[in-house]
Amino acid sequence: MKIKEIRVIVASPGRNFVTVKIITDEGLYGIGDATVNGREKAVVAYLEDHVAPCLIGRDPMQIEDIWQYLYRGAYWRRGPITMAAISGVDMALWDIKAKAANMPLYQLLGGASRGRIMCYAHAQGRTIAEVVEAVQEKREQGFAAIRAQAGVPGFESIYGIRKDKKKLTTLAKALPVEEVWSTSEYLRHIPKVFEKLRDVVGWNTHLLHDAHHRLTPIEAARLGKELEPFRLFWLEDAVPAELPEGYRLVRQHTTTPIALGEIFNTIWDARQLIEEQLIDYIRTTSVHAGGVTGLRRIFDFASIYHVRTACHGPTDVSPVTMGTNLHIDLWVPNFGIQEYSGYREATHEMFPHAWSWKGGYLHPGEAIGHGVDIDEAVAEKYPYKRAYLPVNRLEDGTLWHW
Ligand code: KDG
Ligand code: MG
Repeated sequence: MKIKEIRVIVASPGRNFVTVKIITDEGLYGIGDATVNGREKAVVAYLEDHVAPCLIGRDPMQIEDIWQYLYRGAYWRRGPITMAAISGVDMALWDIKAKAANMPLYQLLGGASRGRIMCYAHAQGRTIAEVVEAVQEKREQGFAAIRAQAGVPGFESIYGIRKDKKKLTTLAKALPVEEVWSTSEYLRHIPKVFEKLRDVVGWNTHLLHDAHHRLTPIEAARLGKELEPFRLFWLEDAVPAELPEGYRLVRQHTTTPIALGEIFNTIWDARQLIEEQLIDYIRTTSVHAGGVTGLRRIFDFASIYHVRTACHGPTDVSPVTMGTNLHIDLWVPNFGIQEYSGYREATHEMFPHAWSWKGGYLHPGEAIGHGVDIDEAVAEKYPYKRAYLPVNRLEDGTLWHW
């Protein structure tokens, strides 16, 4: 079997997705996700100009060799653009291999270790009352785990939670929206949010919170400590992770579990955090951390250090990533949880998929391959639209982490 053609499809059924389609001379094809939110076209150029020409004529079964060829062979290693391109190719190749083997991908990985995959939903609101209502709504839908994000009093818009309720994707069409942030106000407010949530929902629902890289280690340590009475499932991305040893301080001061890694691209980004047991959950996901090949390596390594998996699954990773993650989730021995924030109807229409969601649980389905396809005619209806994530400033104008 040989790779005959590689198509890179960019479409925006509500938000932008970059999809790789690898077609073989035997008619089998595979699909991969290569989306990097806000920088999509960079991956498209990388794939079309630099990757696709090197792969035509190669044997699609040689997944490891192709992965190494694109990783080591580029000389310029790692980074989100390179790794998203490698991930897209890798997912498509595993899809082809599983189709050729006539089995669902999870069977190729070693078979199912569980019957269903626990996932967590997003709930957010500007006020505590709104957050409580949003969490209750998710509980009624059957979610056993819910991430709660709250606005901070006195601030117009925090972490995409806006007063005017306009969707960020609409606002961000031209240039990035700018938000204003105060760590001290946030730190005073968040424990009150979780105190109220525990009062209302009791102890049977897992509650999670994402600090989105905005704190210093000592601030994160304090927040973790103050949240201890409310027994969070985790505190996510408390501190930017470029300096992994910063997490030692967080770890020394709190027993609130720590989750990290949604923006990591390789095992090297996660190595020290895992090896020193500074985190409890590793959030790497198939589209940003090297596809099935990269993710499997990270997760196996994490299993030695009591670190469990928690694949990133926001609306800006496509249903192809979701499907691929779910096959890994079903197999991986050290599974923790899967993020699931759902998709718009148009996105489901563009990516027909075998995976399914019911209440708080997901399953990859029994279709051969990873079970996600792309309807190219539907994709044509939704052309790419430039869009950005917001940026964040402190009250004095200093650019901060979003
Ligand atoms: O593109 C950025 C989003 O994926 C990110 O803001 C979502 O933090 C996120 C999460 O935990 O899902
Ligand atoms: Mg996050």
